[in-house]
Amino acid sequence: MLTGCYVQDDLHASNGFRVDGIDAMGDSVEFTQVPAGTHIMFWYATPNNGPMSLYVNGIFRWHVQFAATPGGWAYPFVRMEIATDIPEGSSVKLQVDYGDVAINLDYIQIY
Ligand SMILES: [Ca+2]
Repeated sequence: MLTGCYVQDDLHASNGFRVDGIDAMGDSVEFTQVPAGTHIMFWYATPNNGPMSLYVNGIFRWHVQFAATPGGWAYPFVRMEIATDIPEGSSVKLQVDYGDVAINLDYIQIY
């Protein structure tokens, strides 16, 4: 579910697409009915250093700290993971809140 952002063709992204424009207050990417896991892995690209806000089932969980990647907004996408418990069937949302930065997201994996 995309709010304030969009799917962009990207030959270097998985399946040929990335989520672009996650860049204004309240913009978010939400994944529903995710599998249970203890880690979330993000594949992303950004020229920015800073956090984005992670929500699990609508409740703020974490400021995920992203570091600038070599290609700025585009290729290469870089992997970053955090350890956090995700219950089966949760919704996981990455959102731009006050003080957060913008990223382009290739995909996430919960495991
Ligand atoms: Ca946007």
